[in-house]
Amino acid sequence: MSKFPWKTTLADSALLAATAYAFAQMSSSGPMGMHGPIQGDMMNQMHSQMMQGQGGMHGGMGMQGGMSGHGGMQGQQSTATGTPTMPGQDAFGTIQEIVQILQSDPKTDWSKVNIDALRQHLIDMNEVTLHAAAAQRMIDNGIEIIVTGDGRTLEAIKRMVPAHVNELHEIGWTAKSEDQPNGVKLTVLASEAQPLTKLKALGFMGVMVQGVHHQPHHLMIAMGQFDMHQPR
Ligand SMILES: [Cu+2]
Repeated sequence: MSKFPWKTTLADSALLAATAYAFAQMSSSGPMGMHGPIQGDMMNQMHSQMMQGQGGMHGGMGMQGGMSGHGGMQGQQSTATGTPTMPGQDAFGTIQEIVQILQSDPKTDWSKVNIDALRQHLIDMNEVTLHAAAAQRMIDNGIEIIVTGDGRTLEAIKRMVPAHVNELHEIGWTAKSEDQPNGVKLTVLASEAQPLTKLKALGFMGVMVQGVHHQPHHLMIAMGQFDMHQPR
């Protein structure tokens, strides 16, 4: 597994840590809250807590020395001189957060928990995000992207891109994927809400990050309720 370089950036880590904070807050109401109509509320709560979390983060990144000129900010830097929050690696932090959520919920069914499935999905995300090749061209009123890779990257492309097309349909986008020998052809059509200029600018990853399904899906994968590796 050492062949996967776990690249990360400070910005990604900050967002991840902020999300981790939000999930930690959510876990008090239990992960079963992800289902049904309370999801909207939960997303709002998560968003506001992410904002708070991000405020706190800046102190955790060793910036307190430079913050002295910002007056009122000082009072909010509760983590400035406290416990470090960065997990060191984004997938590590994601798994750590999920395990903490599961451990803090007495209803967790450990006979179904599958952390390795989550790890495999995070490897897929790493491959698709960092290692897949994406050749984009304009078509009539849309973009077509040939996404290719070898070995583990190819496996990840074939799992993630078609699954993401289903998620795009859920949020009202017109998209399709077609299997190819060394990858997948992803086609996204423009609409009033998603004009061609925007699609062209978004490109492969800009399209792949649409929606907020990964966070709840990661918990479901870990709970053994959502197997990314089985055809759905
Ligand atoms: Cu994911």
